Amino acid sequence: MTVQMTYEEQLNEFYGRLKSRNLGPLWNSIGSIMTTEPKPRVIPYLWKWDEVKKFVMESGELVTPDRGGERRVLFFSNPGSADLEPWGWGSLTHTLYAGIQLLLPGEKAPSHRHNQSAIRFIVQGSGAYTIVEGERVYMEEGDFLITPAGLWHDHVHDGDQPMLWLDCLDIPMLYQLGAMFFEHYPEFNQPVTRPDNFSTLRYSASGLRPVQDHDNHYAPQAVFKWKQTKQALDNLAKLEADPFDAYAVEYINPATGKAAANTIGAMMQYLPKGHHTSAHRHVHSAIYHVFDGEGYTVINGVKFAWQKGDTFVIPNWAWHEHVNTGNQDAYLFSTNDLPVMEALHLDRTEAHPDTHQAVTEEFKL
Ligand code: GTQ
Repeated sequence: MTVQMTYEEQLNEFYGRLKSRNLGPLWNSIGSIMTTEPKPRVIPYLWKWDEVKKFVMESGELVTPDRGGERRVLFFSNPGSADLEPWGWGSLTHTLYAGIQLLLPGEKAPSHRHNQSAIRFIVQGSGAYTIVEGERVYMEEGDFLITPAGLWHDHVHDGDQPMLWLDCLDIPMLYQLGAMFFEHYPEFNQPVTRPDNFSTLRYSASGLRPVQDHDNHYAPQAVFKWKQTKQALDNLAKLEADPFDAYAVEYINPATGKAAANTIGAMMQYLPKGHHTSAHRHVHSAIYHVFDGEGYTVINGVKFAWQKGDTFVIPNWAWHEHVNTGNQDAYLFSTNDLPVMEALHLDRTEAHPDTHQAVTEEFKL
């Protein structure tokens, strides 16, 4: 006697066989794999500088950045993607990795190259330099540096105070693309083959490019000094503020006008005392590092209070607005995947219909 299966039993039996042969029925998945709008796994989050710095300094007693350690960095792992080993553990947004690197006086980190692009924002210290493709680039607080994909780079510290900086690389994106390469230089450090301040001497005035630089595939300027960034913002602040970004400048490749780090966008934003920006959202994700000041950012209705040194993340398509609540100017450094979104024609921006969000919750660690 044959037993009649119900329709549901038939389907389940069919799904079971499909699964065992590594096939999937789209009609059950289309809503979750093709969402009506961005639904990132990564979540808004914030790390306090006091705590991060303590951990980073502790790592300074435990490991050294010689060949085995490579780089002494503690990376920010977004709680929304941390279970996706190995790349999710090292992702802060779907495309970007970020961490705090520590180089102690007298230390050296070995030379290597990879096809991930890197940017650095110097949080504390001076006297250390990175060598990028033969050029020694000194780092000081507030400076922005790039390490373009594929170039040899190593770090050396001749100063006498700990150096701390924020790294941001497109590691998760290259992992997802299955496209990464990594290589060690045959010697510990690469030789310095260019005069100090080579790229700064070549690009010392905006709007003027040395005549040879017509087809750069990476930015010819290695460092953007804080003093110049500050000057640009001071001048901009004599004009009207942008409703969403207040006063903000992007770090660009001076030879092309595009993002300095090709795949990674970066900007410095100035919020005058008491300033409150209007809320908006965009497809690209962003990582913020508070260079100075005190205030809060509302992300999807949740208030994230911040102080100097804190790092927070704005996932894709999240409403956000910034407020300076301190007694001084606030400077927010941020890095993002806008260049990739733009290259793929994927970015969109939307202003919040009510200008400001209703605050429903306060972020607590
Ligand atoms: O300084 O070269 O945070 O290669 C991650 C990978 C820093 C670096 C990171 C790296 C570096």
